[in-house]
Amino acid sequence: MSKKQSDYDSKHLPWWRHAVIYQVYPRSFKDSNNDGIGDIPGIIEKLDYIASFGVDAIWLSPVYLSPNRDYGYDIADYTKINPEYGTMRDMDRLISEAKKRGIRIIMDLVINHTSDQHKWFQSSRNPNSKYRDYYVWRDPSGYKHGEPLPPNNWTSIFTGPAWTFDKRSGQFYLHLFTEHQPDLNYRNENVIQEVENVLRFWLDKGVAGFRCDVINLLYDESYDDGEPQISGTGAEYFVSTSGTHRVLKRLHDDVLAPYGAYTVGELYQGSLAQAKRFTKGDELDTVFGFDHVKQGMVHGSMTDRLKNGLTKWQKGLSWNTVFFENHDQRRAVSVYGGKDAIKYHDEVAKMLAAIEFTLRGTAFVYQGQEIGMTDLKIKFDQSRDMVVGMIYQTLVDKHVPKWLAQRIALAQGRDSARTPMHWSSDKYAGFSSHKPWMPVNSNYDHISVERQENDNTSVLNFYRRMIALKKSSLALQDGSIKFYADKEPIMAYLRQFGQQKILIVANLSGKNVRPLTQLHGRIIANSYEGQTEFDDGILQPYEAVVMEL
Ligand code: TEU
Ligand code: CA
Repeated sequence: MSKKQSDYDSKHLPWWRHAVIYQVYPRSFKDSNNDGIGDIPGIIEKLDYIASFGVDAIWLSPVYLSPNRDYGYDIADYTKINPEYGTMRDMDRLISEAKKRGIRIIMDLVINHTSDQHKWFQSSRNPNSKYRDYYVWRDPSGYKHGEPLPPNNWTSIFTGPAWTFDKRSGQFYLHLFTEHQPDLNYRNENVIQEVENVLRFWLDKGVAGFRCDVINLLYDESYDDGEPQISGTGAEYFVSTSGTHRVLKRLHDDVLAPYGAYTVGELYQGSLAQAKRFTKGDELDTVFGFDHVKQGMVHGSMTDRLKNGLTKWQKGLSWNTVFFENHDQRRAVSVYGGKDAIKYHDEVAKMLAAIEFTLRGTAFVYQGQEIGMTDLKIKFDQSRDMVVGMIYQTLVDKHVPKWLAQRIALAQGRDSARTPMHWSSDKYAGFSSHKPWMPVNSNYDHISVERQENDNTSVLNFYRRMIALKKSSLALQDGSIKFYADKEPIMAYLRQFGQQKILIVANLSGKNVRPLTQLHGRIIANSYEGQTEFDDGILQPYEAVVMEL
């Protein structure tokens, strides 16, 4: 790094602006004690690997005490570690060992709801408890054949009604996710104070910030009936409300800003307009929008999703996050490569990397993405994601044939992203010596860290070069971005900082294409390694090229 650049960095920008953040899903990352379940000591073992490709921070999916209905996204105690993953001692060691390697830890903050096993909720079941009002309890809207009817017609984001009846008090409680994930009541001042204490607890331990789970759902504007929708009913009253903005500003002003904590918020059905409001400076630092991945657009070609989704957000938001995968999404090579995901596996994976590290924003890499891990077609009875069972049941109740219900449910499920990480060609991919909690993808022999480590042309080493390139270039880190109109499968854009200009042209298709954008300048990265000239002006299938002008 030149002296000029380091001066610029330290003077102007918070650390996360130029960061590459690596998401670890602990259950599937590395198993240190061979019980088939990934754990915190396993992450510590692999810190040198994580540091080896230029990661600045780890986003740790939940490691808190949890009955695992939703694998940690249902928290039973925010300040205890799930014993399957280790102890608080292990957690402290992870924070300090990561720090030695220049890596910060970002915790997953799941505060829209708790587990039904949380002691607040257990007490809350008693109508006289001071915890009653920590959750949303409402009377039935009426009775039919003696059965209580829910307070309104809202549906859970995971299908089925958003309310569950509790016989003891004769009231329903609200859950926007499963019935085992009751929603906290943010109209209650005590809830806000409890949550602030949780934030302080982790910040005092030295974590750098939070990835905030479905953070735009905190505060329900009212409990009126919603407009019935196939995608879910009630959203107009619980998505991105003014009340949620108020709560976030409060958390920001009271705790996050004084500690200098970084936040990235997951926006459920997050529009660009809402993203702007959340990131205007006094709520969240950054957000995840999903227009370019499956959540945002189920229809449309890969080019539609990728090109249009990304372009819209890159133009519209002053600072973005850039990501293709997480623990809820399918693997990017499989999604964007489609039927070419095997034939052009490395090409697709490298093209995505070339795009990811040249767009404007904080980059997130999900474990295994850096070696190009792919979707695993699992069987219905191998599924570990409860969403699959819930969707299946809903469909069967509507008389959809079982085979079809299974197929639809599996496609909606999130198992694919959660298969164990491929470390080596050893049994169980070197993840564990014990049968893992999730099946291992059979392509682990070809797609593994061990195999790719020493191959200079591997996906992993391409990630290393692209990340190094981003870190060495002010244009790629902080330059402006301008998109060029080009043919349908071509994505072309220019990054510029002062005199430095970098042109990126990517072919998102499996065919040779001659872009309208002229391929000129000095090639500084190419997903087709070895190719240094474009005498014919043609990009090969999934070729992405980065040129300095
Ligand atoms: O996800 C919210 C969410 O909306 C997704 O689960 C989405 O419904 C799914 O990806 C559709 O495919 C967050 C967490 O990331 C997820 O793991 C949790 O299950 C959920 O919140 C509840 O905490
Ligand atoms: Ca283990």
